[in-house]
Amino acid sequence: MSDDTKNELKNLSRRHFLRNTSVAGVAGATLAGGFGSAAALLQSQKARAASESGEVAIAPGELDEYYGFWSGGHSGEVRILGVPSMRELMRIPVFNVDSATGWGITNESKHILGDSAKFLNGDAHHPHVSMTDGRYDGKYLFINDKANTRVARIRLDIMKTDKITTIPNVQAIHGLRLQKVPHTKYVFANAEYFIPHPNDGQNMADLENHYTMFNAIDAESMDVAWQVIVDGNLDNTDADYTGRFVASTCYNSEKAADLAGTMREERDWAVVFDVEAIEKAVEAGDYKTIGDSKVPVVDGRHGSKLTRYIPVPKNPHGLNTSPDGKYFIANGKLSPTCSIIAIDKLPDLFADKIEPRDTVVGEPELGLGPLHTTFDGRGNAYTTLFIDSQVAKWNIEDAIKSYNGEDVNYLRQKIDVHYQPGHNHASLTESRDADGKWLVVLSKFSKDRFLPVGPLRPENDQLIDISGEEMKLVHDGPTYAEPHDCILLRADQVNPSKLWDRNDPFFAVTRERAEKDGIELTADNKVIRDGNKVRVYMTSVAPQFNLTEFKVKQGDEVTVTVTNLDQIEDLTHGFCMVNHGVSMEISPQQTASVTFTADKPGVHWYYCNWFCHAMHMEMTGRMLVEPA
Ligand code: K7E
Ligand code: CUA
Ligand code: CA
Repeated sequence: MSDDTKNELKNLSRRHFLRNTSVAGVAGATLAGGFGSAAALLQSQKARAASESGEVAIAPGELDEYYGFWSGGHSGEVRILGVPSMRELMRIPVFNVDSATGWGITNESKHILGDSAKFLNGDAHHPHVSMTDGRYDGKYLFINDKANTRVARIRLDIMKTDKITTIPNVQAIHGLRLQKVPHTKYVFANAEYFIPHPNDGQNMADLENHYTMFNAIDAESMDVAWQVIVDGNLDNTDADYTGRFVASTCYNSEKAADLAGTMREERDWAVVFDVEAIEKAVEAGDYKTIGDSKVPVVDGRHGSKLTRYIPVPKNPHGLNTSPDGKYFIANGKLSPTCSIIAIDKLPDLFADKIEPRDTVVGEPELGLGPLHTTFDGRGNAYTTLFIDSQVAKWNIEDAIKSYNGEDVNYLRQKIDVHYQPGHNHASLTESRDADGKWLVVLSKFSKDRFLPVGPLRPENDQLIDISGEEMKLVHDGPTYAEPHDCILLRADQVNPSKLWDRNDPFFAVTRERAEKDGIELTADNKVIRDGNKVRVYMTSVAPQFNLTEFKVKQGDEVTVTVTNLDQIEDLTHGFCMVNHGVSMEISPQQTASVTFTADKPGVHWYYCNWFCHAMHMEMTGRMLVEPA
């Protein structure tokens, strides 16, 4: 154990005073983001030295060992990073509008966005990759939108969003995790806020009768399979390795609508869902529906056979399943502890043979503001301490022994991070393959770590080497607002396409329209008039559009469809109609289309906006609009 860690352990008693003082004090510390101590400064200098040694450099031209998928928070997107280099490889627009690819602008993306295309914002928190038998299968990535109550799916072969579902009857999807075993049949999604039902302006003050729901979405169809009414609210969630249980944290068991009220009780709870029992209830028709929605709704409030409520302290946040499948860990947030729930005791709990708290087999004290825990597959857990600006490494079995009265030290090390970490995530940690090599810590504040860039600062994603006994900070990675979470997969677990398949369902709507118009997308360059609707079909081969001029009338609704015939990898074209808010990507062998109104008479140039050739600037054409 390092001296720093020893000092830290001594200092724990000093930290105790905060635990039992007013909660307002803790919340105040949270808001102020206090971090500085001489020891902390020393450790941060050591960390800088480690990163300067350049041990983990990935040389130019070398490929990373891991894919990392980052949620983009309220930017609404997903980002792909290479790990350990932390190089940003690509962005996947999801709940945002993207000028480069035309997401939210093209017909194909609007079709996927559906009714929710009217929203231009999103808040993407939790990216998770589909699994088969507890291992990442590299097929899909799912992500929630807290802002507009949606769940999206990204196909990892093309790295594009292919389905978006708005969850009915609830507000703000926050926690999201996947069924791990036998495979990802369900996406589990927590709706955070309780609301009245129906939410029609009646009963707005009657908080007692408001409720929220836990949601299961069919991972293939992306339809909502069922919803479960719960007491309190719902924060984060995770599933077990048997396929039967899912647990969610609740920080507002008080059912309060004000900050102080949510902190009134010393314990809230983790609610455990019995997926098998819920499926049986739905099959047996033991459910109701709400309003126009056809989704089966079952009641999981206290007294239900479908759930159990396990009291844990205090305003708990993250809920993480250990990769050995043994434990759910509820992170205490306003308590300096994590609660270890033994999953093998849950069948007895549901059979009413034991009490809810009997399932808690350890409650290690880690430091101030535990938010999320991740695992190295060697029995150690890594918990972010938001208020302390640290990650605590601790041993799960030793924490259980300590809880049972044995004199063992479960804390292995604490490392300063910069600053105020939210999530942390170890390589392959949510699967049986957790390999304990890299830990990404997603810090909410960067403060002095980078050149100042105005009042708005980047976040700081730090990379920590956890392969040895000691955690070593090796990299600072500034990121744009606001990465919430990430997931790391081995490069061989993802298999992206290099060219589009001409039959890809991503542009099936456009293919169908072309067929109706008698158009061969890979051959024809034609203009089809249908009343005041004009459909322009063209192909492109670098550095040309094969239609360099078309005529329409002022007021026409124009749909331009471009098919990129290039078969060379990495040769993407774009289509931008000047002064019309039109921009899109057409990657090799892709078809993309966009619809706009030709509302201005005259000459309007269009051009390719993805650099494709030495003559890229010359890849242009003109729309001639005759006055009405
Ligand atoms: Cu902790 Cu949305 Cu995962 Cu933020 S949640 S930190
Ligand atoms: Cu085609 Cu630039
Ligand atoms: Ca509470």
